[in-house]
Amino acid sequence: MTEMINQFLDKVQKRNAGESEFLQAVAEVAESIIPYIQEIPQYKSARLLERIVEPERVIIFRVPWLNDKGDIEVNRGFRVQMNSSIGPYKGGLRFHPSVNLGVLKFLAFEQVFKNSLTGLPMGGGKGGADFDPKGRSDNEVMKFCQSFMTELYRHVGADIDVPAGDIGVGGREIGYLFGQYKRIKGEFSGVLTGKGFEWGGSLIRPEATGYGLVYFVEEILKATGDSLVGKKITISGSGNVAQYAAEKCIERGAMVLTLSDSEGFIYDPDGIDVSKLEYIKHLKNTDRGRIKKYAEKYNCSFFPGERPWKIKCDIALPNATQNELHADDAMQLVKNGCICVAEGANMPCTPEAIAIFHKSRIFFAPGKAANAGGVAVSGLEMSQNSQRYAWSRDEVDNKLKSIMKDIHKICLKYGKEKDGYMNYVKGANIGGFVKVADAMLAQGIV
Ligand code: NDP
Ligand code: 2IT
Repeated sequence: MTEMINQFLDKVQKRNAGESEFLQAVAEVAESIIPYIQEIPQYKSARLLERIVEPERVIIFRVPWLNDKGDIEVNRGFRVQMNSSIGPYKGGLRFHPSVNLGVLKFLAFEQVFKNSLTGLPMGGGKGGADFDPKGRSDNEVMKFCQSFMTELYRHVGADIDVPAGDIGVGGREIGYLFGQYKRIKGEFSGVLTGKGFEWGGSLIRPEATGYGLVYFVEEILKATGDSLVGKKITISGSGNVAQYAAEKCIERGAMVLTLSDSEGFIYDPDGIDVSKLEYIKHLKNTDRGRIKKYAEKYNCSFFPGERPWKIKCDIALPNATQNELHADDAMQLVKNGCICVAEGANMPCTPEAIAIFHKSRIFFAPGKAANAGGVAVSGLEMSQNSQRYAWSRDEVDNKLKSIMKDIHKICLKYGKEKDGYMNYVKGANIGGFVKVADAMLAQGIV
């Protein structure tokens, strides 16, 4: 079996040289899926995995725009349309200087399995640009978004490909992108999700990824008769996912000790409460400031250039970016008695770190299951747009809860090891694969 997996990965590596994040994501999935495919005769000859790792289409384009000084700037825009077998392409846009084709292919690949797990009819895609919104005026961000959409509009649409937010793309950016699409096409449609509630957005979409992550953790704990009450939680990031994960943890009676940004992390031993979290939301979403200001305001420690994994906790939620939790961090977490690590970010834990969690038999929830709440509520936003109707907060929140419960059930179905240990990586990979595989088989060689 190992030989078979290595042969497959060798081929993928040759065809996608240098795309390290993509290769990392493919390797993790292949290790779960290849043994499973061998057990299912109709999957065996269909070369499904070979087809799934090849994007249906990749679009790369120039994004020229004028900055506030009147100078021309040029960025590179992308959309990776990975798989449309179960629905229109669906997935976020990332604006960050580290964006390149390999990063977006990894994210689009993960999205295919994640979207399938939600049970909603959404294919997988991802896009973005190497544009850095940090330090830019609203006017510059608008100019950039308008130029970006002036090319992207011809490749997306409510029944074709529906982008949303990700790192560096929040409500402000979605507004500018939507406005430009509407102007070019002359239509008001559900082409993007994460819209403002007043103009077609869904309640709970801003909260969905963070809330969904915590609902998933609750399902894990429930299985052992445990709960979040009194648990010490470390969180990385301080953006959309981190803020709402913190909010739900606090609501559930847990103690949130840390948050971070790309400059370092803050550690508040008294716990971040509701009013401190309001300060963070204002600092990050309105002032667009740095997390170290929290430490100055509340007189606690700031660790420049570090990530929060050395702080003793029961549960760790990496919610910033890929490969932010390494083997040494994993060892430290296990040594400190951590019982569960759940990924709010996409692929924040390295393969070596995950191997340590598995070996130590602590719970590990991979992003494609644990952070699927965001795209799930995006799917609910699409349904509401099609109906020209808006559901209440409770309706959306209850649907989100039940989707996270169902994802947990799917993981249980496919992920139980012989000794009873719940391997959520295996469960999520196989559970996400099956629906896509069956749809691909039904639709022929396309
Ligand atoms: P935001 O842009 O709102 O926040 C990102 C946070 O992560 C910021 O605190 C940012 O710090 C930090 N960060 C970003 N890049 C780096 C880096 N290279 N090194 C250190 N810190 C970094 O993004 P989101 O909260 O939306 O996304 C966070 C993660 O969650 C991503 O992996 C994303 O793919 C994933 N995700 C997001 C979903 C969503 O609905 N938004 C859904 C599912 C997953 P700084 O401000 O200093 O850059
Ligand atoms: O990684 C993700 O799932 C997202 N950034 C959300 C995608 C979406 O379409 O809502």
